[in-house]
Amino acid sequence: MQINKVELADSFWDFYRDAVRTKMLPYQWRVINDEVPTPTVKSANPYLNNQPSHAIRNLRIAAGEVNGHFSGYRFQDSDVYKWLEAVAYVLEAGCDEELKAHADAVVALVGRAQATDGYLDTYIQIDHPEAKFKHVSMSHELYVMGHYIEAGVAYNHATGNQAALMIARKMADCLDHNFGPEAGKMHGYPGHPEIELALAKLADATGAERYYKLAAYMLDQRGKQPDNFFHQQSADRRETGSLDELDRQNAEPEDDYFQNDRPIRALKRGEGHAVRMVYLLTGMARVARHTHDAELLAKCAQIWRHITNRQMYITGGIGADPWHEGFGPDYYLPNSTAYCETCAACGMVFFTQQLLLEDPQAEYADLIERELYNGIISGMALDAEHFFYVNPLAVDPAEITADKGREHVLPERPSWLACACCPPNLARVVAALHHYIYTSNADTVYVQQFISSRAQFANGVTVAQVSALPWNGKTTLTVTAPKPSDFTLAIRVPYWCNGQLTVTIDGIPGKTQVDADGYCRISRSWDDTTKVNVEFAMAPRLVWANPRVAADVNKVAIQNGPIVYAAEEVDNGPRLATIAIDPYVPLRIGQQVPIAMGKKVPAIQLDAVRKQNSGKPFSSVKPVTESMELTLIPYFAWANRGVNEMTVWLNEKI
Ligand code: FUB
Ligand code: ZN
Repeated sequence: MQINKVELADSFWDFYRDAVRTKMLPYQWRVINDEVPTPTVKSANPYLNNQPSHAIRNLRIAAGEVNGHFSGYRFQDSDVYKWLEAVAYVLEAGCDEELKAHADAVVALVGRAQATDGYLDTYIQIDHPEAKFKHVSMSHELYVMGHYIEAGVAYNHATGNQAALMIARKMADCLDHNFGPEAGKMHGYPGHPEIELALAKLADATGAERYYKLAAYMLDQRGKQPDNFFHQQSADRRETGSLDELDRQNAEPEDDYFQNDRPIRALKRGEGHAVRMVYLLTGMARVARHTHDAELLAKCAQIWRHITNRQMYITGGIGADPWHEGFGPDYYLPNSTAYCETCAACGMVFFTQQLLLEDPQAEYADLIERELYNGIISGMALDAEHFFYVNPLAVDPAEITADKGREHVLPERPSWLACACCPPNLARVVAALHHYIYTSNADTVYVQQFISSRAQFANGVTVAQVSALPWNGKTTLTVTAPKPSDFTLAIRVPYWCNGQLTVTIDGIPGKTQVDADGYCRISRSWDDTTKVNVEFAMAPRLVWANPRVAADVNKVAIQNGPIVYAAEEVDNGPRLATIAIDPYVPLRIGQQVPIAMGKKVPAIQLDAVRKQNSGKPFSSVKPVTESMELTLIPYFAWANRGVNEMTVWLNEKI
C-alpha cells in the first residue's frame, strides 16, 4: 500500500501551515537577505542576541559576486538550506510562485558558490581556506553540507529541479572523495551529526549505494578509541603549527559533548549536546533500516526509550543542561533553567519517525504528536515572525534578569536569533507535516496522526480523514476503494485516552480492542465507500511527574488530549509560584481566550488558592490561602500577550 500523496485541510494545522507559507518563509527570506532591521530583544547569551544574518551574502561572496568577509556563525549557510528545504515541502503540498522563484534563485546561487570539487562552506571558502577539513569536530563543514543535501533532495523531489540534486551529489562526492576507510582518505566523521542522515536521504533519492556506505562508515568510525579522529586532528594541528582560534582558547568541548567518547554501539542514553545526539540517532536508525542492522536498530530503540522515560519534559522538550545545550542526568528536569531547544524537539521527531517506519508502534506516533503540539510550535509566536530557541517550562521575567544560570531564557520570542538554527527547522517540520500522518506497509494503512487530510494510495484507495483534534477526540475516516481491496486500517489509539474509544463502521459498532502495539485494527475487504467513526475519550486531566524529578515534587501539570497547558501571569496575576491546586477539583474546559492574530484557544479553568503570608521571606505563621479561579492556556500559545510569568507545573495543594 504505497502512499502516493497526502493533502491536508485541518482546522488546527492550516493556521500553522498557512503561517509558514505566507508569513514565516517570506519573513525568513527577508532576514537571510538582511532586509529586516536588527531586532530589539537583547540577551547576554550570544546565541540569542541579534545581528544581521548575512547568510545569502556569504554565499554571494563565496560565489565571487560581491566582496567582503564571512559574517555570522560558522554554520550560517544552514539557515539558507533549511529555508530551502521548508520551501520544498510547501511546494510539494501546493504551488507558491513567489517562494519558488526565490528558491530557484537560491539553488542557482548555491551552484555558483560551490567549489569545483563539490565543497561548499562559505566560512572556510571566504576567510579560512587553509582550515578546510582540518578541525572537523568544530567546523560544521559536514553539517552545512548535510543540510544542503537534505534541501537539494527535497527540492528536486518537489519541483524536479535537477541542479538542486546535482549540487547535492557533487557535495556528497566531495565528501566521499575525502572521507572513508581507504588509505589517503580521512578516517573521520563530523562534530555535529547531520551528514549521515542526509547521505542516507541522497542514497534513497539517487539509488547510489555508496552514499549509504559513507554514512555507515562515519557512524561506526565515530568515537573509536584509541586513535580517535578528533584527537588525531587536534594533534596534527599542534604538530603543524596550524592552531586555530578554538585551539588557542582551549575551547574544544569534552568528547561526550559530541558523542565521541565511545563507539555509537556503546551509547545507552541521551548523551552530550541534544541536537547532535538526536541527529546522530536519526542517521543511525536510517542507515540501520537500510542495512537491516538489527543490533543497531535495537540500540536506537533502547536509547529512544531511555530518553523518553528519563530525560524528556512533558512538553517533549529535551536538553536539561543549558551549559552544553545537552542532556542531563536521568530525571534531572528543572523547569526554569530547561534548555529544550526547538531544534532538539524537531530532531526527536526525525529520529522517532525512523523508528516508527521500521516498527510501527503507537508510542512512537504518540511522541511525535507530543512534540508537534507542544515542544515544536511553542518555538514560534502566532505572528510567525518571532521565535523561541529555548523552551523552558517556567519563566519569571524578574528572576531571569538576576540569574546568570538563566541567561539562555528569554521571556518573549525575539524576531530573530544570532544562532538561527531553530526558526527554519520549525518551518521545515510544519511544512512537511503531510509526511507524518499516515504510514503503510504491504497490507496495512496506519493512521498515525489525527489531522484532517486525504491520503491517496498507489492501488487507488483513498483515506479521507476529518478530525476534531486536538480539541475533541472525534475523527471520521472515509475509506474509498474503487475495487474490493483487502487490507487493515490500523488506527493509533493515543496514550491520553487510556484505551477508551468507540468505533463505528458505517454506523455499526466496531471492535475497540487495542492491540499490544497500541493500534485498533479493522481488517476487511474494503469496497466502495466505508465510513469509520472513532472517538477517543478526551477530558482535561492531571499529570504527575516521576517523584525522582526533584523539580516537580508535589506539583501537577494539566493536559487535555495531547495539549499540555500552562498558567500565564496575564490571566492569573503575578507570582504563579504561590498558587496551589487541589488535585480533585473539577477542570472546566471551554472558554475561548483570545491570544493573538485573531486566534483563540480553549482555556481550562479551575478553582485554586493563592498562598500568602506577612510579606516577609519567612515566618512561623502558616500562610493563609485565598480562593481564585485559575486559567490555563495551551503551553504552545504562551508569550503571545507580552512579557509575563509562565509555569507548566503547579503546586499541588497539600
Ligand atoms: O551547532 C549548530 C546548531 O547550533 C546546533 O544544532 C544548535 O544546538 C546550536 O548549537
Ligand atoms: Zn536550534
